[in-house]
Parts: sequence; structure tokens; C-alpha cells
Amino acid sequence: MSRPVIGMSTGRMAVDYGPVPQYPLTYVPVDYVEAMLEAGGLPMPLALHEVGLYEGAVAEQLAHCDGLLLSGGVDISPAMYGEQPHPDLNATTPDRDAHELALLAEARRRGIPVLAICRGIQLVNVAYGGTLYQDIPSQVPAAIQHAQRSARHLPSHDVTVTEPSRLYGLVGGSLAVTSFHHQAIKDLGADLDVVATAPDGIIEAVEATDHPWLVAVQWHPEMSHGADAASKAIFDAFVRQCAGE
Ligand SMILES: [Mn+2]
Repeated sequence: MSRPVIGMSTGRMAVDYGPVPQYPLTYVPVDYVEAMLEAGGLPMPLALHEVGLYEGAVAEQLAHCDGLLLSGGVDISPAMYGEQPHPDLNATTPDRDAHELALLAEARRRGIPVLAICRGIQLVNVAYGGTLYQDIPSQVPAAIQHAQRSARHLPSHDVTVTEPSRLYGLVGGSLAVTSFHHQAIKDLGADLDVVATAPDGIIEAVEATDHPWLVAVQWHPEMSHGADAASKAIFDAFVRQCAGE
């Protein structure tokens, strides 16, 4: 049996590329590729392109996929949820915001499984009508550290998972997670359930009530999937869903 194809949203960055200065790339971190391969999926990066490139461009791109991964990345433009930029907002990529919103809309229309990670949970919340903290340290006074300084595979802070939820069934009621984010959900979007929180109350996971399988986490299971059973369980479950099992 062939592997389910996992469409993975991509970012854009410019790097010095051999002799070419600041060469623009569309990219996906290798951690996601390896996590999907290990779980039995076939990872397919969905090159970032202009949503209006041609009629149906995004739907056609996702037509080849059995599931959608919304990957981590840079900040979402606050214009997407009607706010002005906070002084500590980082760089944004509005074309990526638009591409991922279109990918998610198409995935919802088709009812295919969606796994959203870090920036992905924020994108999901905005798509469902919610808002974000643009900068946790300055906007959530009692917040713990969510931008860890230790190695990326090491757990950083605790998370409590509520039941009943899909996530609870996969990882149980408490776990320690990697954390590399300075933004987070502020006002929750419609048709989303909060299923995990950090000790400071920051929302760390949501699930959609209007979709067959949409799980979104604020932490980075792709960074710890090789060492951590709970991280691996999330990818295994997602790929099984994409395979129709
Ligand atoms: Mn966190």
C-alpha cells in the first residue's frame, strides 16, 4: 500500500546561497520531513506561491494530498485579525499568510486531516476568527518562558491536556514540551476547543469541532519525535488518519 501524501505548508526566506546574495527560497524544516517519513507518510512540501496565481491554484496544489500539515514559522501579520503591529512583532510574510489560509480553507472543504504546529495553531485560530498575542513577554505579564534557550529536542515547559479530546487519547493528561514561540492565541476562534494549556494559562493546543480531524499544538513535536513517545504519537495518529485507517 502506498503512503499517504502529506502536504506541508512552506515558508519563504532569503539566504546567501553560494555566490548569490540574499537568494529567496521556499522551504520547510527537515524535522517535519523526517517526522512524517518515520510515521509512514510521504511528505510533500507545497511551494509557497501567490494564491491568485491562476484560478484554483491552491486547490489544485492540495488535490494531490491526503492531509495538510501547517508548519511553524514567522509571525502572522496582525492585519489578518484587524490589529496594528505591536513594537515587538517580528517580520511577517503576508503572502504565506494568504497561502496557508487558502490551503486550510481547501482542507476544510475537503474534510482531510489537518495537523497544525506552532505558527500553524495561530494560523488556525485566525482562520476561525480569533486573535493573537503579538508578543507574549510584553502582553502576558505572568507568562513563563516560551522561547526556550536549550537545545530544540529538549522539553522546556509543562502542558496540561484536558479530556475528552483527541490529544488526551494520544499523549495523556500531562507532558513536557519544547517551546519556541513568542506569539500565542488571545481570543479563541469559533468552532475551536482548547484542549491544552501551559501553567501560565497560555493556550497550547486546540481541536476543531467542525472538522473530522484537526489538531493544533503550540509546541514542536517534530523537534522531539525521535526521543519522545508523546511527540511520535501525534505524527503516527495524523498519518493513520491521512491513510484513512
Ligand atoms: Mn509554549
